[in-house]
Amino acid sequence: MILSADEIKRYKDTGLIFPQRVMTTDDAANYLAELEAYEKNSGGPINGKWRYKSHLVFPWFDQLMRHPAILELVRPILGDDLMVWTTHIYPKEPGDGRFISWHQDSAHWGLDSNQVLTVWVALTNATRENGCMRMLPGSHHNGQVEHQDTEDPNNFLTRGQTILNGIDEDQSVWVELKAGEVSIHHVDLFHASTPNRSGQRRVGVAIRYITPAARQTRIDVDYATLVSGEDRFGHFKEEIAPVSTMSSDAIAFHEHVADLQGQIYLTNTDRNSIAGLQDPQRSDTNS
Ligand SMILES: O=C(O)CCC(=O)C(=O)O
Repeated sequence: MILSADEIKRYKDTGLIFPQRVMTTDDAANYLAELEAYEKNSGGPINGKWRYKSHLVFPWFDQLMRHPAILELVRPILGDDLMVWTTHIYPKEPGDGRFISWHQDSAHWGLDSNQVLTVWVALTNATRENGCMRMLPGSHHNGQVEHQDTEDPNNFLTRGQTILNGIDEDQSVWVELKAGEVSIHHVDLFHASTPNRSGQRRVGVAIRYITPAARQTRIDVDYATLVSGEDRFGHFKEEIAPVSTMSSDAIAFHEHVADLQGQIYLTNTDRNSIAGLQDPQRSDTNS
């Protein structure tokens, strides 16, 4: 499971690694079943604010981001001390038109470090047809580039933030994954995803790992969860893990942290942070 020296070099060169199997198809189906049990009770596909910082309200997600096989993949890249800064759930329903424009995760996260990566876990298969991610290998070497806010209610991204120049789609790779596999991508990597044109839903979850040395630059107080090793810096306040799905304590804590996330993502816009993030028609938050 541990990455080979060649794979680590490939990550440094290209900014991505895939596919890596971290669990069985059945385990992935069990995580999906947990999500779908909630969706059944709540009357539809997960959306709005519950799609981000989701590990604060779903115990299954808190468990997933601590999964030993995932941490084993991340440690050789970021080191033994690891925190999760945020998590996201990305459901694409057949024909719902939702997509993600070309962007870098770093554009609106406010973190002062690029020792940050995403592990994207496929809970269903992710294919070209159902809207898997596309990535531009090596694009993370550009550092942070300019993004323009665009308006499209089908774009998952908070601000529709889009890189308008320098994307050569012919150079991109389609990150097809089987359920239970993951991809890893660097916080500065250019990536996107197209709508689901299949007859089945596509669901993946993203876990954003940082090192405790990172700092939030857009607000004074930010939160993260230590999942490996030690935090010798204290730059992030500790999060509270949920004891049950959507318990009232978890909901209250999520609201507090979600408000801060809104302030980070929507810096320098005239949008009201939490209103924008809660509107299920807009995207709630982003990668
Ligand atoms: O799930 C997707 O289609 C894209 C997710 C993404 O952009 C990310 O995890 O950074």
